[in-house]
Formats: sequence, C-alpha cells, structure tokens
Amino acid sequence: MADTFSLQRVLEAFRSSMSENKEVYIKYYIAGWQELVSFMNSLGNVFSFISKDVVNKIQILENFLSGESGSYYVTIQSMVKYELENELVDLTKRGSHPESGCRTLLRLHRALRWLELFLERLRTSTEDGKTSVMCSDAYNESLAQHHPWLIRKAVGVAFCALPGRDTFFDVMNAGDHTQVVALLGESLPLIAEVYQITEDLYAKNHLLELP
Ligand code: 1PW
Repeated sequence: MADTFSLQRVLEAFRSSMSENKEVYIKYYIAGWQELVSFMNSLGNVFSFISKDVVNKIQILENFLSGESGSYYVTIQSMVKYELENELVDLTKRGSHPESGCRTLLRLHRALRWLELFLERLRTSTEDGKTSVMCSDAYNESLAQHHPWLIRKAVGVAFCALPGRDTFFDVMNAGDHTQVVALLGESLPLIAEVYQITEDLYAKNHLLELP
C-alpha cells in the first residue's frame, strides 16, 4: 500500500523523527514530507507547483544526507552545528551557499507550522467546515508571511481547488471520521513538538531569517 497516501504514515514519520534526547532525524523528517507530497499530488495538478518546490527541497537535503558529509546531516542539530562551524550558510544575503541545508530545512520548517495549524483546524472542525478556508486561514497565519504576493496568490488559487471535508477525511485513509480525528489528536502534539524543537534551535542560532 506504499503508493496510497495514509495520514498514519505521515504522523509515524514525524514521530520517528524525534530521538530520545530530542534531536530531530532529518531522514524521517523528510520521509514525512515525502508522504505529504504524495498527498498533494493526489489532489490534482493545481498542487503540482507547490509539491515541486517541496520535492526540490527534500532532494537537496537527501543529497547532503547521502553525500560525503552525510554523517553531519543525521540530525537537524548536527547539521546546524556542522554548517555553521564550517561557514556553509549564507547568513544575511544569498551568496556562495544559496542552498545550504539550514536554509532549505527552514523552508520546510515554516511549512510544517502551516501543516500543524491546518490539521488542528481540521481536527476541531464541524461537518460544514470548509477545507479551503481552514487551509487559507492556517496559511495566512504562518507561511504566507514568508511568501511574496505572487506566490500567495497562486497558493490561494490552489486552496480553492481543495476537495471538501468528507473527501479529505477519506483520502487520509485512516478509517472513519472519528478515527481520523482521534489520530490527529494523538499525533498533533508530536508535530508541534518537532516544530518547537527546530524553532528553538534556529532561534538560538539566529537562523530564523535565513535568505
Ligand atoms: C493540502 C496540502 C497542501 C500542502 C502545502 C504545504 C506546503 C506549502 C508550500 C508552499 C510552496 C509554494 C511554492 C513555493 C514557494 C517557495 O518560494 C518557498 N517554499 C516554501 C516551501 O515555502 C520558499 O522557498 P525559496 O524560494 O526561498 O527557495
């Protein structure tokens, strides 16, 4: 069933991404995003420009992970330490390291906040809730602040094409509505924790505004 999206696998990936001492494994973090990409692709062409960018970011991180410095890219913590110590990050404007692991992961990290807000809205929504509204509210509250006007417009158009709440629950492939809601309730704190650990790490190292 690996080709069918399942919400369970997304949540399991993010769950596995946290080590005992609260470091975040990049391998599982991107596995979670890979699942989300297959979900976006199942929503139709209008999402392909969104998923293309995410696929591109996942690929950059995978290349680091499988490259000769791969051992430094096992966790987000080790990546940040390695790239900063070796001056591999463009800190104020794009220069010789336009695609550092730190700036690439920051983009996914910001998008993870959007995901968290959206899933929380979905979890607490009522039957007449509109997924497009939940999506765009979550987006405006998070990721939109980091996107230029043109992208915000395009993302807005994509959200309008989202299927309704019932279809959404079905596509998530996690049982009936009550089961999906329970799964979300169980897993959202984990996503929130992964987000917060990354946020604190980036804040501590002054990396939250990487160009
Ligand atoms: C219902 C499922 C929808 C999931 C959407 C979650 C991901 C949202 C990502 C939006 C990407 C929009 C197009 C690309 C924008 C890039 O410019 C931007 N990338 C991200 C991930 O925000 C910033 O990357 P950049 O241009 O600085 O390399």
